[in-house]
Amino acid sequence: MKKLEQTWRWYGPDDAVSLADIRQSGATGVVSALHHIPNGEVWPVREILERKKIIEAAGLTWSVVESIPVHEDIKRQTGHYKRYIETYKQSIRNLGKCNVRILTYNFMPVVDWTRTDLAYPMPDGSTALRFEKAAFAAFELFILKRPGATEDYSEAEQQKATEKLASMSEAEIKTLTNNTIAGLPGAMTESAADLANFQAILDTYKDIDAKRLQAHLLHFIKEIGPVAEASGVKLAIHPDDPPFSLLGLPRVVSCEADAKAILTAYDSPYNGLCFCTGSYGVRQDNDLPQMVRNLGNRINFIHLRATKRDAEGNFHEADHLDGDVDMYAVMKALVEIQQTHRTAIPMRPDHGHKMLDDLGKQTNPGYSAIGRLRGLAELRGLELGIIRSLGEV
Ligand code: DNO
Repeated sequence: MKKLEQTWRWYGPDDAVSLADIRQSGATGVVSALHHIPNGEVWPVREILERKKIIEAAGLTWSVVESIPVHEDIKRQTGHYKRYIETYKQSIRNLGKCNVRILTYNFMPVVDWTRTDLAYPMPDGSTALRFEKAAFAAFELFILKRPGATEDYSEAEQQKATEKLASMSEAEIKTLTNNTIAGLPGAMTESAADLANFQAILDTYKDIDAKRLQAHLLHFIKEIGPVAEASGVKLAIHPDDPPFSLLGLPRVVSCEADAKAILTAYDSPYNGLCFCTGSYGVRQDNDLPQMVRNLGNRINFIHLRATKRDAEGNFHEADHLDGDVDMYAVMKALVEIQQTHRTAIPMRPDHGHKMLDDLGKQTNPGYSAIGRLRGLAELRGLELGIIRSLGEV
């Protein structure tokens, strides 16, 4: 029986977690990107091959690209968006030429993934990533002072944000600001140098609502889908993280209906999803095992991670098997779709707690080695247990 292909995200030669470390995790595939190539430029064959060679020299395979950034002009359909779509197509063709077969991307305006706390203490002594609504509200309302932000929060929420701000040190305010405007590692959008610049970028979306953003996304997919198919590269769109609107910006990859609209826009196995349980799972109305069953054969890449919500709209990243996501049921659905899938779908343990020796190290938030190692080990065991319980070997 086919098993998920175990992969591991690697930020490139500067990553504190080396390819030799990854090899010891048991993963066979690497998820990587050419982060040094500016947004909007073509990924040259030479550079792709160079990265591939480094990965293969370590006995691993470059299974997935995560990500090639989608230029803001494409999301807004402004400026040079036609040219940027062409460069995107060329990068896809180049990946195909180099035999790199899966490409992850996202369509979140301005900011990629967002958290307010990168070292939230867990009771066991490890630290986790967290999104605290009051902290984000404090950022929008009082630090950024986004026009219109007050309309997005109830009076009680605004009160909590005031209290939150009062409890924060200067250093905490600075960290919160940087996390949001400069982007977390792997974030793909242009980072703003300061608050005024950030607000100016937000303003460029003032006439773009969800309907319009979705139209821009579907247009983009119709353009790149056939190129991906002809190049033998499978697209995998990553959901919004978190899957709701932030900063007054629209978000259109947050639920099953969004995913279906994307898949229908270009109906081909080459136009598929990155099924990120940590992102989709933040919304209670996303029934993840059911989504896997419904979207199954169009899932080209999987991120496995669990979040834990509270009543106030906060969430933190729990242990991989221990959040609101029913990981057993998700894995079972994945095992079932793998029975019909032609190839092993790549999966990576997404994020992980900072724990043990990593607590004293400088690592990319969410991407320290040991927490992900724990996640991968648990997930691999879960998969094996399910396969064996089905009477398979
Ligand atoms: C965060 C990541 C995201 C993801 C992009 C995909 O940990 O999952 O940055 O790579 O959104 O395009």
